[in-house]
Parts: sequence; C-alpha cells; structure tokens
Amino acid sequence: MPKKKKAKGSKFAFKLLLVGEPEVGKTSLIKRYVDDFFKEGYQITLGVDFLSKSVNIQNPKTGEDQELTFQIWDVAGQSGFTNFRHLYLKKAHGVFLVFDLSRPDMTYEKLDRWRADIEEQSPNAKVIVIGNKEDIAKGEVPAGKEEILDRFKALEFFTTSAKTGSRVQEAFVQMGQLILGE
Ligand SMILES: Nc1nc2c(ncn2[C@@H]2O[C@H](COP(=O)(O)OP(=O)(O)OP(=O)(O)O)[C@@H](O)[C@H]2O)c(=O)[nH]1
Ligand SMILES: [Mg+2]
Repeated sequence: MPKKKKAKGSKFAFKLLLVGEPEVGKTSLIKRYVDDFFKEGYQITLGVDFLSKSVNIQNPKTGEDQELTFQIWDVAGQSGFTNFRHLYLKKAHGVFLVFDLSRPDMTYEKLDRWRADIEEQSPNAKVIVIGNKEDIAKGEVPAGKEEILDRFKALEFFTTSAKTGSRVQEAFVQMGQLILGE
C-alpha cells in the first residue's frame, strides 16, 4: 500500500474520533470518507484503528483554504473493550457520536455514556451526532434536531449513509470548520 503523505505545509493535525454502539457503521463511515469505498458485511473493529487524511478546508475565520490533517480514531463499539476505551478520548478535537437509524432504540440512548466520557476527557471537543444508515432507516429519527443537539451538547446533527455516501463528506468538513472556527 502506498504511504499516506502528510499534506505539504500542513500545520494542523486534528484528532477526531467516531464512537457508538457496535455495527452502527463507524468503520464504514471512515472508509467512505477516506477512500470513498463501501463494503457490505461486518468486520468487527478490535480495540481501535487509526487512519489519517490530509484535507483542504475553508477556514471560517479567514475565508481561506486551510491545509490540515485529520487523525481519525475508529473506536470499537463491542463491550469487551469498555474498561479503558474512554481514555482514547483524551486530547480529542472532535468526536462523532454515531447511532444507527435502522436500530435507533438500541443505539441512540447509549450515546449518553459516551457524551459523559467526552465531558471528562476532552470537555472542549466539538461534538457532532450522526444517524447513519439513512438508506435503510425505519421511520422517524428518534428526536428532533434541537432535542438531539441539546441532549448531547452537540453542534450539529447529520443523517448519513456510508453505503450511498450521503452527507458523509459534509459531516467531516463541518467538523473541520467547527474546530478551525474556534
Ligand atoms: N445499509 C447500510 N449498511 C451500512 C451502513 N454503514 C454500515 N453498514 C453495514 O453495517 C455493518 C456494520 O458496519 P461497521 O462499519 O463495521 O460498524 P462499526 O460501527 O464499525 O462496528 P464495530 O467495529 O463493532 O464498533 C456492516 O455490515 C456494514 O456494511 C449504511 O450506511 N447503510
Ligand atoms: Mg468498526
């Protein structure tokens, strides 16, 4: 595999994490974003995986494009890893709280725990909530946008599909802008 090069002149590296219950699609969202690729079939993440991506994002403060590197942490949802995984949140710039729109009852409320861990480890991290698997969503989202933002002290809420690619890019770009705009 070719080595991923750091963007030339890239001064900023932002640590981003995706967290949430097993099989909500965290790994799939990252693959879609980094490699524009989707694979059917579940391959469990063990512990944590890392990927990095160099991007150009418009800095909302200057209006100019900014080169930066996202260091993306893909944190396992499986409960065998719960003892220490909250420590991954240390020094996070941004966290995506991911639930599954096709199983909201099993994946949405569980995000409270993650939100509490963020508060403890990286209280200044920007938080975006993602309802993934929009392509097979059943019915409504579990709450209105305002309620979701309020509950998780989040700055944005996106419904996405790693499968079709819908709004995946937007969610990451928005995260970069929230961090840059601080
Ligand atoms: N239809 C549909 N399926 C998806 C989508 N995203 C992920 N999947 C499928 O859902 C399953 C779980 O996806 P993963 O990305 O492995 O889930 P994960 O959150 O990384 O799971 P853990 O590593 O156990 O925490 C796989 O079979 C994916 O193909 C989506 O947007 N739409
Ligand atoms: Mg995974």
